[in-house]
Amino acid sequence: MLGKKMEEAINLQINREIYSAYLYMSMSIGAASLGCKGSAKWLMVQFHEEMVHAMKFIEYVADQNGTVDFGAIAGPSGQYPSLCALFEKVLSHEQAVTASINALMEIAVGERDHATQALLSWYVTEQVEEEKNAGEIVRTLTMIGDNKTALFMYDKDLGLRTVTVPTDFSLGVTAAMKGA
Ligand code: OFO
Repeated sequence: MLGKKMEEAINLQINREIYSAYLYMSMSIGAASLGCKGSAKWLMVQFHEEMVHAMKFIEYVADQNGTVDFGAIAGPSGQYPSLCALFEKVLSHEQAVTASINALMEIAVGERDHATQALLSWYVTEQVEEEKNAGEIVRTLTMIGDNKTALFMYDKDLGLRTVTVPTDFSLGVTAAMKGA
């Protein structure tokens, strides 16, 4: 059974996760317009991951017999003069998501909601990975600077990221992840 406070907080996080997906899709278009096709692919993979993050929360609320509240998703804004500026935004966005996941965990602990704490542990671990990935990319792009040849090669590397997330959510997230 999900308490009202926890349910409302998770619903806000569902909105944030879908906003994240929306943001990364827009960044993918931004990276492509900079001529960085590999980064555009990396960001589209990130879009898929964010949809999984949202679906895991949605499924959890439904499993707990709660109400999923679908709020409006804000439109992402932002111009990215360089690939480095774009990935700096990815990093700061992920740091903000980490803070919101931590805030959810504090509510779950305060409410003695052990089931939600168990769910949130997955997100806490995931955020370590999210910040690590974005931070490494920012550091590499900073090192590359204006070296166009190095940027070309690194962008190719980023394009090697593959989709390891399900695209068929009709199975439910857990079953779909097994088939991914
Ligand atoms: Fe990128 O972790 Fe969800 O939002």
